[in-house]
Amino acid sequence: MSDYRFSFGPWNIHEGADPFGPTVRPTVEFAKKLSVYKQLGFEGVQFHDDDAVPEVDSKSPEQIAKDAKAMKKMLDDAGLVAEFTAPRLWEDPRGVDGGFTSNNADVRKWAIDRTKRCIDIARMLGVKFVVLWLAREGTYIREAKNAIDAHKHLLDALNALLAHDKEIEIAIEPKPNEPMDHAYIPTIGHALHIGSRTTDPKRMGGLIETAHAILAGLDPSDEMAFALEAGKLWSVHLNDQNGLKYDQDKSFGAANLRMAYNQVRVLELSGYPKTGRFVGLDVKAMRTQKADVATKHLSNSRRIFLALVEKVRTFDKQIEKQFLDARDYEGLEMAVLAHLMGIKP
Ligand code: XUL
Ligand code: MN
Repeated sequence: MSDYRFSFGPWNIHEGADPFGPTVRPTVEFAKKLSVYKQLGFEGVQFHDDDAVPEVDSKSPEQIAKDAKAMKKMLDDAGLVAEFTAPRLWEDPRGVDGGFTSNNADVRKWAIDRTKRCIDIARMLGVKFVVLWLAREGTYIREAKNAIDAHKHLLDALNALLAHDKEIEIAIEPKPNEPMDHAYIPTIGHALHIGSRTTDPKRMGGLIETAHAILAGLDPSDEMAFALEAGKLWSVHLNDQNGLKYDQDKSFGAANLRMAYNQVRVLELSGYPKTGRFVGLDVKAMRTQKADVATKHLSNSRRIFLALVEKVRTFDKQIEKQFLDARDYEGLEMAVLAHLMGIKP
C-alpha cells in the first residue's frame, strides 16, 4: 500500500487521433473507463466539466444538477472520488481565440459563466477544487491582442470565479504553448503571481505538468519546488516529454528517468503524501498501441512512480551528506546514477 493517491482523467484513455491522422482505437465508453480505475491502482478522477455533464452549455441548471448527481452516484458505486473539474473552453467555437482573454466581451462573459457552471459541478461531485488549463489564452501573433489588457481580463475572470463560490480553490495549470504559439501563463511563476493579485490569493494555487515545464525549457522538479515552498502545489500532471517537440504526454519516466527521479524526490522532500493531494498522471498511449493494451501507459507510469519513491527513500543519506560536505558533485552524481541502475557506486 502506498501513501500516495493516484488520479487520471478520462481523456487519458483515448482513440489515438493526432493532427495528421484519424483515430486508431475505438471509443471506450465512460462507464467502462471508470471500471478500470481501481484495477489500475487509481482512485481519483479528474474531470473536464463536460466529462461529468456532457453538452453542459446547452443544459438548464436543473438538468446540470441532475446529471452531476448521477455522475456522483457512479463514482460512489465504483469507490472513486473526483479530484477536480476543469472547464473545457477550448473546444467550443466561441473560444477559438481564447475565452477569458478574448477581444470579444460576449465571449469573455461566456467563458466566466461556463466556468461558474464548472465550479458548481465540482461542488456537486463533492470537491471544492477546479483546475484551469488556459488553453487558447494567448496568441498566434503578438499583434492579435493587447497582452496587458488580456492579463487584466484574466485577473477579472479569476476574481469573478472566486466571488461566485466562497470556498472554491482554483489551480492554474501553466503551459507555454500548444495549441497557441505563445500562452499567457507559461510557468508556475506566472500562475502563482496572477493568483497573488486576486482578491483571495489563499484560494489560488497551481498544478504542474512535467511536459509543460520541459516545453518551457525548465526543470519540472524546480518548478514543483517553487510551488511547494509556497504551499501551492495542489496537483501534478506527471508524464514525460522528449525535448522541445509537440506536447507528447509520454509515460512517466519513459524519456528521462533521472528527471522523473528528481520530480519524485522533490515531492518526497516536501512530504506531499501528507497533504492528501493526488498524483495525477496526464499520459497518453502511443498511437500504435492496440486497443486491448491501451491502458498500460497508466499502470506503467504509476509503477515507475512507486519504484522511484523507493529509490528516493533508499538513497544513502550518509553518502549524500559526505559528498555534499566535500562539494564533490561528480561523486554525488555517480552515487545517484549507480543507485538508479542498481550497480555498485
Ligand atoms: C493540455 C493538458 C490537459 C489538461 C486538462 O496540455 O495537459 O490535459 O491537463 O485540461
Ligand atoms: Mn495536463
